[in-house]
Amino acid sequence: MKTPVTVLGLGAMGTALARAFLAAGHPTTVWNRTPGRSPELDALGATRAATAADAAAASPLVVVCLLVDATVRTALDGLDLTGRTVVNLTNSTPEQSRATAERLASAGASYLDGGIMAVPPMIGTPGAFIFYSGPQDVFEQHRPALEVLARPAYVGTDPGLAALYDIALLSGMYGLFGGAQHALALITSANIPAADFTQQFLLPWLTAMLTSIPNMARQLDNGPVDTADSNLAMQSAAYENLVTTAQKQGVDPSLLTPMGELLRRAVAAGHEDEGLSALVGLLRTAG
Ligand code: FVH
Repeated sequence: MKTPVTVLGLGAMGTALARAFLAAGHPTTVWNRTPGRSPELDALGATRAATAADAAAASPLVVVCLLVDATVRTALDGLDLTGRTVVNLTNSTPEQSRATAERLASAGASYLDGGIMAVPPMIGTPGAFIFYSGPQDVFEQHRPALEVLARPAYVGTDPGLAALYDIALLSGMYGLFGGAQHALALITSANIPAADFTQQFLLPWLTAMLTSIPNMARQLDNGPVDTADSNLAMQSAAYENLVTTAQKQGVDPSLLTPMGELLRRAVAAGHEDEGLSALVGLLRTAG
């Protein structure tokens, strides 16, 4: 017997989640604010509920995947969730996740928060993983059902932890994309074809540079920070040319300038002989 599951939200991601549950044989009830979305789910055996309340009543496991935290509140507030386990996979901040956990405890539900590290076509494939946080026994109880979506990565009892891990990875991703986008803006400003440049140079370079991240992490864990071959004094001096070149090429340097400022601060604070991991400490004192 597969656990009956409800999916609230049939956007691109909610639809992919519902499809994975159906493919694995879970009786699946779905609800979406705008009725009739993702009609292909009907042929796969989904049961449509007219209201979020009907959908939540249909299954012991209720998976929520809506746009933002406010949407989750709109959809769930006032529902009787007694005896239900709610797994919220909507993107949120750690504080929002903790507040949702408190509200749902008052509504009689068990709660797991989640952060999906996949785009919709990856759901149900080996490359996808999802962070979960909340009570471990609740996670273990529902692990078999959750495994059909993606590899589950349980990160702790604090309900805000999954969101923290999720936001950390998304922050890393946007930093990487921002760097690549700036590089492509520079190259295309000189009418150099982007695809060849990317294959021949950008991807190999970024791939090689990624290998320095574990070393950075080791230094943070083991401190103090070692002196570095590529020291911050040298990097800060060279960084001026990145901004100047962007300006000369007519490229907006706004994705670059914060790193330049951080490098200057690090040197001014006496970290000139250290490597890039010293910047992490400076970032942590900025809040
Ligand atoms: N798609 C992705 O690449 C990422 C991958 C990582 C995880 N994110 C997060 O997943 C959440 C849902 O994202 P999505 O891709 O499904 O988003 P949409 O396709 O835009 O669908 C949004 C759903 O939310 C419903 N909705 C919006 N506002 C309300 C509301 N006020 N009340 C009730 N439901 C609402 C919307 O319904 P409708 O517009 O069809 O009526 C969709 O079901 C998200 O947190 C990502 O950050 C996705």
